[in-house]
Amino acid sequence: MSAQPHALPGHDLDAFWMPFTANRQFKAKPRLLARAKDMHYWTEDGRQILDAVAGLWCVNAGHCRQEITDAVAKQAATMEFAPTFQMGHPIAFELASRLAKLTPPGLDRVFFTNSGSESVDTALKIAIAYHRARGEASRTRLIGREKGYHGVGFGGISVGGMVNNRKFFGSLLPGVDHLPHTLDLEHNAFSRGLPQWGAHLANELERIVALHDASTIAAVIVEPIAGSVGVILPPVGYLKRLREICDKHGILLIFDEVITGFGRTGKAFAAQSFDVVPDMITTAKGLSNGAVPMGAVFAQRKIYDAFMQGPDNAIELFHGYTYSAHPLACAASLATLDIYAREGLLTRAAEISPRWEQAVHSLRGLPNVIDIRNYGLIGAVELQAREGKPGARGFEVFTQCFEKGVLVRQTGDVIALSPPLIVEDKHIDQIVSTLREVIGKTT
Ligand code: PXG
Repeated sequence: MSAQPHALPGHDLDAFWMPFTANRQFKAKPRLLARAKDMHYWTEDGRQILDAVAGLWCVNAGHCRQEITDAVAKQAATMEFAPTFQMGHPIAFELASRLAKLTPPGLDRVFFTNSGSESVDTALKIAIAYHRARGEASRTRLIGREKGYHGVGFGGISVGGMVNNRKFFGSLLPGVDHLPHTLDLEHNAFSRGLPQWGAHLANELERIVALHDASTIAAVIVEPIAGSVGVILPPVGYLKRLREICDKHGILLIFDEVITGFGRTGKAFAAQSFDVVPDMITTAKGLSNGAVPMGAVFAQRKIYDAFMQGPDNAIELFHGYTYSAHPLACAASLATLDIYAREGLLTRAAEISPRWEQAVHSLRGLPNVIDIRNYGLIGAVELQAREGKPGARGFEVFTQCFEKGVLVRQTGDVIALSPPLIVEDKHIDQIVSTLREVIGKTT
């Protein structure tokens, strides 16, 4: 028997324990999506919804692209699964080689996973094992950042900096420290593109090194642009400074590009947009256009090479997933890369971003709007929290936008925007005019 009345007859919503969702609230008033094409979803009752968040930052080429659908269907009928432990299948190698051509110089070794969380935990483990392979086994500490999001594995929540993702889950990894976050409305509110103030916050890494000693630190992991927490941009010069300090102390720098990878910032990777080369890049989402779960870690060749020692018959890295380089995911990703290349999508955000910036900043001056942030095809509108009710105003704006046919993403009182990279002017206009109407009416 169902515990809750359901708004849509014929659906029993009880069994699915929904992720990162207010289950009881949702099940009392569900929002169910039924199909999708290009820039749009359609609800069960046939309403068209403009997707202003690429699903969940993943459908970069737009929904239900025929080419991807066909590639996955063909692969499913040819060989639906093949192991990659002591075995291989050709499109896994083909995909890795093609990806290695998109990454910044040197990052041409690819480890496949099935999600961003797995990519993060993989990269952290590789970092620690890399130092050990080089005879520096004391380097085990991991440095993350406040307000960072690195998925939900124990490694990811340990280096992550979102309190609700951490506090319920007991002991996290030991030997983790955090840099301060870079969000500062007092100095940077309504910056267009990267904020000018705050590069010096990277110097906090020197303080952490002085406290623990470099010989204990394996890696620093940051999102070049933090997404989940409500979009936090790196101040001009900040990431370069982090790179310099890591180099000085022999610390690996990991960029978590699960949302910034695959064109979101106007180049294939944010590392290229910001001209900073990390030692590893973690990815997922846009890698396969969200069509089949897939993640990947890109590592500098020197990292891979450090493992390639000992007898030839020895397994070099005791890590991997049953579904690493799953054939359906490889097929989806190869077709996705074809679309990205043919339609110029990996650089399209750079072309549209002036128009996008102007559009999202036109919301300045509306009631309760305390900041607007943008870079590439990312936008965020931060609303003043209601007294004693954090997140309530943001949730209302999110649900009202959905009622009016636009899907945005809400984190607390921040509305985040990350449309598919095929977005056109008319869609940008609809996103912004809907937000203007809704925010204008929200008390
Ligand atoms: N790292 C980063 C930087 C992410 O943004 C993950 C890791 C984890 O990926 P998986 O595939 O394990 O979920 C993410 C995921 C949001 C939102 O609202 C963002 C993510 C997931 C869900 C919601 O911004 N990012």
